[in-house]
Amino acid sequence: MSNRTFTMVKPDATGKGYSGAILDQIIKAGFSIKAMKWTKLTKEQAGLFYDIHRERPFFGELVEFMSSGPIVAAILEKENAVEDFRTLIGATNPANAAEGTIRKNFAASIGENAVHGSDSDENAAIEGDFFFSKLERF
Ligand code: FUP
Repeated sequence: MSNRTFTMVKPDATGKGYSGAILDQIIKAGFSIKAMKWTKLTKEQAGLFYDIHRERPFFGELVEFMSSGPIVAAILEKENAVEDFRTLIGATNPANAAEGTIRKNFAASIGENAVHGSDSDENAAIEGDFFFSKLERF
């Protein structure tokens, strides 16, 4: 079990001015920030990040959306980080997300669902490495 996960505040949430409130909820839930940046993905970068979904019917929309505006990318630390963060953000579709979860609080739809959270320790490491060099983690 690793104690780190990776997150993005997605373009819907940054565009609505929710970044601060979402980061506040993350920190209050006990996660500490080990790396963070405000950036914007190109379509090519968004496609590479979500390469695992390349054959899915929603891939084109996903790439368009994820490159449509700025994101906040971050590496987070907490005991049992991956699982606890998935619980904190709630179900992929906000309509199914539990009360009080980040997606319930801030997401509009399954496509524009406010935040990303890694689904395994292995992917947390891969996704963190996608955005951050060793010099950018503290
Ligand atoms: P999650 O791990 O909860 O982010 O969800 P997935 O890895 O299954 O999906 C990644 C992203 O693809 C979601 F955040 C939004 C998008 N997606 C859709 O747009 N439609 C779908 O039916 C499923 C996922």
